[in-house]
Amino acid sequence: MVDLAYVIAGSEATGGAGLQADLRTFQQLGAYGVGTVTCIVSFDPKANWTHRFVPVEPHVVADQIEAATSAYDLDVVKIGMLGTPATIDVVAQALARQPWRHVVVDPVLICKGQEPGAALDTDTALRRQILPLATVTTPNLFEARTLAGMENISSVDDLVEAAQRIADLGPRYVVVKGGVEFPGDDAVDVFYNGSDVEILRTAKVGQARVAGAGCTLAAAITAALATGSPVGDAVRLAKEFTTAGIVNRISGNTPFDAVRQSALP
Ligand code: PXL
Repeated sequence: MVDLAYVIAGSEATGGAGLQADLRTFQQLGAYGVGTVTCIVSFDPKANWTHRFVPVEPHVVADQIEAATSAYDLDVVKIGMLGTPATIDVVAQALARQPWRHVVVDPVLICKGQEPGAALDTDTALRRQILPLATVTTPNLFEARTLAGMENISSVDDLVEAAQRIADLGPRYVVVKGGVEFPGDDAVDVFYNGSDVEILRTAKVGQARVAGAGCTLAAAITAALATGSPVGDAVRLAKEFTTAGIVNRISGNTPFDAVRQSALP
């Protein structure tokens, strides 16, 4: 039997984040990956690696989803960067067309290449149209502050409160990622299942952000769900897989390293 995992996300041209990281993660975790591209991000090496962002036309996103969902009976999907309200409309409509066992939403809110006005519309559309469809969502600290409407998240109690507030927006399970910016020596994630909270801790691996960590965590959850794991096991495995990928990171000419998705021992 082949376990399929589907991802609707942006392409990131250096391969560190986005669809490229998602598909490598699926492959490492034993799921056959099917991908739909929503937008193309090309960092600009002439301008300090800032983001250049080009959306794929919404009707082309719709065509890709039609092709993927017609070719296979997909039931687990990861939603990554969508990019524009028009793309969000198309993706929300497409998701509503069939039942899903799991919809894992990585609520990628802003991309530096987008103008702030448009980004605000995109955030609102994501919150209203996509988040209610999620079974699992994986905000980082910035996204958690925005979605939970909390200015300050600096303690484990704050992470828990943010997770609970975000669950009120629709998702059944919420993983809030503390990441390197969260105070202390540990990378702390909070997993809330609607009633209980589990704190996941590993020692931070360095103090610098590593590209693709968020994408990899959500993709690993998706792959584990696709291969039959219960949600709690999927989240724990994803944390372990992402930490290993950060340890094994790849360095290039960019000012940041990228996660290297590696087989777990
Ligand atoms: O890591 C967030 C992210 C997701 N998806 C795409 C990206 C990025 C960050 O650069 O480019 C396509």
